[in-house]
Amino acid sequence: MNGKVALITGVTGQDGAYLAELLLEKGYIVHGVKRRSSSFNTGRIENLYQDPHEKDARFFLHYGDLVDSTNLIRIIQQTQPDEIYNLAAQSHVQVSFETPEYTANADGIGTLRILEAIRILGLEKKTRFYQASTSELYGLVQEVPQSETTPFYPRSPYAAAKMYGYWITVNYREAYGIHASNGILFNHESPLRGETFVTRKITRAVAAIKLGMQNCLYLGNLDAKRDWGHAREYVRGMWLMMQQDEPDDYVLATGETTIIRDFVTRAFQEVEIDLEWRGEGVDEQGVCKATGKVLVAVDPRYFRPTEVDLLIGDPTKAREKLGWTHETKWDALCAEMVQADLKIVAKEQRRNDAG
Ligand code: NDP
Ligand code: GDR
Repeated sequence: MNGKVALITGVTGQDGAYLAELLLEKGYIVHGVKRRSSSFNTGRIENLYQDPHEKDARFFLHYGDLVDSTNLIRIIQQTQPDEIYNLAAQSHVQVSFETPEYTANADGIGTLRILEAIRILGLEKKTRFYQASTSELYGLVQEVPQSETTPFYPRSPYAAAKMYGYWITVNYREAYGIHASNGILFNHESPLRGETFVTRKITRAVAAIKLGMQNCLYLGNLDAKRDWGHAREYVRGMWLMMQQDEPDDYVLATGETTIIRDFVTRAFQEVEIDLEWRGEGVDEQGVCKATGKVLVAVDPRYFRPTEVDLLIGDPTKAREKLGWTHETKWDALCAEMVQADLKIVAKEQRRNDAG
């Protein structure tokens, strides 16, 4: 045990699960905030669950929501954290066009609620704060690669809300001396990635097509380019930011960008299906070379009102100041995700077959 106490909002999400695991390994007492849900939402942290009645339990969950400052103040007061990682968010860019007000409330004002709680409780000198900022802040391309000094130009309600979160974090650092840092993280994925983000949607569909459970994968814009890294490596970067003497803002990225289409091709290769791309725009299709079957088609429903075309990050500052580097390349990440989804889909198939 290292005696430190961490509080993670968004503990049930992809990053929350990896971060909780990392902090427990490092000997922290970890408190996580989870939302009340009518269905099960703790699947990603099942392996970390500890009976709170056990004397040596170090992982605790609390009900809470970023849109409710009363619970945030109460949880922070009760847990007296040394480090708060604010990972909770309505994190889906396309969904933010459908729920812009809620997204602003949770992702923007939610960040303020936590910072204010730290201030109200007089924890400015004790509690360090990490804000989950995003490469979506760069939006419309201003400069490549994108670094801490690249101007922001948000292109969605999600990015606009996160822009508020970014600046209010900087402001509370400067105004009240809180050790508050922004991690400007480029896309990071894993087998724990939510199933509606493009990488996981692809790897799951590839597994389902391979096992005969799905016929075709429908996607939106195949031309967007993303800088994809592994989530497990990125949460280490978050922790490193919190260990620095001085708070600061850092980009975490791989420095390599990949077009969505190539990720799809690579994912199918993993199950020994060679794809050929035919047609253009909404008529573009991914066709199996061996059988001529259409396995990928475009559905304009997944186009966004405004798109972020190109993300490629420059992680030099994180490398030099934090000693952070990434290891997993996008194609290895893709392969890992497909292999994990093959297991999941096969299990679902067995369950279905058993009735
Ligand atoms: P996920 O969508 O997997 O997880 C989001 C988490 O936030 C879930 O635990 C979710 O709960 C919770 N949550 C959502 N709304 C609220 C709310 N109103 N109050 C409390 N909790 C809430 O996201 P990731 O793990 O991928 O990302 C973590 C953070 O990092 C997010 O803030 C995201 O915007 C940001 N980010 C992510 C990047 C990525 O590539 N993954 C890149 C850059 C930034 P539930 O499980 O109940 O839905
Ligand atoms: P992004 O991730 O918007 O970058 O946000 P997402 O995987 O949703 O989209 C990446 C790109 O793929 C294109 N795309 C599709 N996207 C989805 N979800 N579904 C599709 O069918 C599809 N077809 C094509 C998108 O148009 C886009 O260009 C993620 C989230 O984790 C944010 O919370 C985080 O801040 C950023 O990454 C960095």
